[in-house]
Amino acid sequence: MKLYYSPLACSLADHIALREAGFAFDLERVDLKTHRTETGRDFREVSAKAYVPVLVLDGGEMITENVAVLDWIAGAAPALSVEGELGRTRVLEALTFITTEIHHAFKPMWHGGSVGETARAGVKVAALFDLLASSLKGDYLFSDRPSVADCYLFVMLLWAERFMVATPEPLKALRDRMLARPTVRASMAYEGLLPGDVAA
Ligand SMILES: N[C@@H](CCC(=O)N[C@@H](CS)C(=O)NCC(=O)O)C(=O)O
Repeated sequence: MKLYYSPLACSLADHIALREAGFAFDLERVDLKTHRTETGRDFREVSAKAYVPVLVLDGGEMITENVAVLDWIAGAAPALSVEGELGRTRVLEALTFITTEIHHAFKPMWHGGSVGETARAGVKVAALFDLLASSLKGDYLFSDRPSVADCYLFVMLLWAERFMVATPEPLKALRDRMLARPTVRASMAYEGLLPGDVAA
């Protein structure tokens, strides 16, 4: 399978989750400004949506939308989901909160919002983080092991660091635990996000 990604984009969540799952996969970098992939292909020919993540399965089926991609990974690697009757529902609940509330709130930071819009967005993201911080059920969102939702939350926490958004201590600790995981370091190194690392 192949993941189309862009460094530090939300596709980093899928990149980490695929490594956590132990799957074999290829990566193709996308320049979101020029729409060119690293092989010179026009990314709009791959997906008319022209945004990452895009996961192309071995049989050729394509999955877009981060919630759908992460849900597929969790279905194929149950260790990245939550057990029990409501397990998948809880993961989807968290993924939906992260994508529709937190990720969406970052838009002014990434898309040239005014100083005022950016400041208001920071306050909003901090309040959303507070909601999550009070509901951790262990070292991670649901237990002492990470789920696909932790992979997505981790990317939001990296963005928070980049845009100096106030982050509650429990989520800083979660971020640091994720940062210590070999899969996370390998993903970040590959995307050229660790100081001193060369993208491979
Ligand atoms: N609805 C999509 C949105 C994904 C999205 O916002 N991707 C960003 C990167 S984090 C992107 O590729 N944006 C395209 C662009 O900036 O041109 C999803 O949830 O997967």
